[in-house]
Amino acid sequence: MHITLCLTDTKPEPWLAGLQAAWPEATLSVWQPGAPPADYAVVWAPPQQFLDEQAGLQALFNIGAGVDALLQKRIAPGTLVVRLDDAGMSVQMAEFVTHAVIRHFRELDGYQADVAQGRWSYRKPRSRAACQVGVLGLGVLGERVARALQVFEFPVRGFSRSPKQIEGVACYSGAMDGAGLHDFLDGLQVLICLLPLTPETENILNHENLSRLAPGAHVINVARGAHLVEADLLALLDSGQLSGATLDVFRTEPLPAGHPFWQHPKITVTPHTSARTLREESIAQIVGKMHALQRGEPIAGVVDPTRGY
Ligand code: OXD
Repeated sequence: MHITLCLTDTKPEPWLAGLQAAWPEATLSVWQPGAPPADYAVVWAPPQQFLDEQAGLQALFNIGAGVDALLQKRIAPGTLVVRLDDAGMSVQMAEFVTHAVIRHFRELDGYQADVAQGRWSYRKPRSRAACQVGVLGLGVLGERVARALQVFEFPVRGFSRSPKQIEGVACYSGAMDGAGLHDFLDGLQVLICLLPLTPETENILNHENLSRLAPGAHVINVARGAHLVEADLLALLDSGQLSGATLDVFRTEPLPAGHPFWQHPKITVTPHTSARTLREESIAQIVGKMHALQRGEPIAGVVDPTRGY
């Protein structure tokens, strides 16, 4: 079995060593132009030349959860595209998002500002029952986030394209511009975007949709920068309609110097770090799936290119 690695901006050596240890009989190589065809590939942002030359791959394993950039490339129709499916990411996402929600709900930024002024102050406790939190996108990560929020007894809503049922979560579904989405958004105190990026979901965090949230709502985007219309968010923050935003992903990454988000007092910026790929967990998952494919068994995380996730 020949596995090739093509990892842009990621050091291949630890992946090579880990994959070799997990599957000692496999032949591993770091892809170079003109390399012989492999059976499987482990990739991150591969160039088109790689995909054209390795058109006979049985499967392409993306070392991330999102495949939007990969699907913009030409991929041979016979090659399965497989994304990471949790592999230690969902617990990280749950802790990142619940931290952001609690920081908003408990007004921790306000307390921090008071303390910085030497002020011992109290704020009136907010009503938890009124703090409706909505998770936009109920894939593996979204569902885990919804469950984590329930631990703190927030009323949780979820939205997905196809209907889902999650105990204790008010689930809405439908088209990205339909009544289900509007009902989901109406009056939310916190909106969390965890959608895959597709032509349908691009710019979904726009003026019209964000205006449906409760006055003073907080927006958390941990999906992709292109979900958000940046100027619309800035206008709604500046008018006071929204109280804040936690943004981990951006249209251009790294966020360019001088971008208004850097210094905005109502925006918390983090450098696309909400759920990092964990190498050991990912290797174990990928090799497990390769073995399953060898045995002719179905695997989780296979991307449907027509849906885009
Ligand atoms: C991913 C990411 O797609 O880190 O996994 O954004």
